Amino acid sequence: GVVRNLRQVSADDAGIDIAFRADVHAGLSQNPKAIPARWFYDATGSALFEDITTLPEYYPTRSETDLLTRHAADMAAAIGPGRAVVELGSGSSTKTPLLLGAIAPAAYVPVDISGDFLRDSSAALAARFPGLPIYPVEADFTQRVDLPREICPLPKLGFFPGSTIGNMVARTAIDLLRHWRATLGDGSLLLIGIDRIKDIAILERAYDDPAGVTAAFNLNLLERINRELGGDLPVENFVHRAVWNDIYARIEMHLVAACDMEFTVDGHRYAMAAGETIHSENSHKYGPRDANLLLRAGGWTPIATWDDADPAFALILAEA
Ligand code: AVJ
Repeated sequence: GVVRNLRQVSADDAGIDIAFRADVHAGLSQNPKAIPARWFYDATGSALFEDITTLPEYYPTRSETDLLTRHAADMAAAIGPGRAVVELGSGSSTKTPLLLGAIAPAAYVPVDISGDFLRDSSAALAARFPGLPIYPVEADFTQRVDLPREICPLPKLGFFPGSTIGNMVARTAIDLLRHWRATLGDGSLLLIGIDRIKDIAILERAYDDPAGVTAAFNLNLLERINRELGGDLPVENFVHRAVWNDIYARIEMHLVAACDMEFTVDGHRYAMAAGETIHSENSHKYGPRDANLLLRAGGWTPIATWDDADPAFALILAEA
């Protein structure tokens, strides 16, 4: 496979991501405080997320892998050969070989914001699928992404596994789906992983594991701010919290201040009272009709659903 790296991430002279700094200052200045979940994924955060996916309590990765394994032949029949697979937020791409091995694709385009993970996983996939052209794109898939021109003439399959769409509130999710509908074009397909609404105890344990890996993942956001933005947040005075919000049908993760505190980031002063939180992630869950409605609102027509894993998770195939 051909491996080449297209970088589409903006950074200033100091190498600090402009968007990260802007999001942190905006998020700490608002009430209630909130920082977008995509900033979890520096090298440490990406490695911690990989650890999360192996936890017994964190079922989504296992359920989705189980669906891909058991229904690969069905999916291949529905998708057909010869497509360019464009994977959004490929990360370490552990599920990708299951899909690529089943459908005989013409090219593979992993899009990820973490360049290190992108390089490693692309190299591993190139070794495993020697004849497959691979065009890695280092970019934030929530922004405009220019696809490599080599894949322009090919029919596309968007692959968006992991229920990452769940991180977005409805209007952002719909914007993203519409945007990728336009980018992938007429005749394209989308295979998307969506986590189902289920027993609250199962959901909350998946995001607050007894080993504390998810807590470390959440707290790493504060450490990243200290490392990259010259912050002095007292990380030891924050507590991880994961809670089901039934109105929005989502798990929320928060970083709770255990005491009154003051800190600075990049020369800016912030204060938090004991009990105040920084809202760091939403993970929305969707029932069958919810998921289909979301896809239609985003310009995609669901044509097949595989969702018989336990705990429940859905892989939905939709057409442009
Ligand atoms: C990678 C966004 C799908 O929401 O389940 C895991 C991230 N956060 N544990 C999710 C996550 C806490 C995960 N996604």
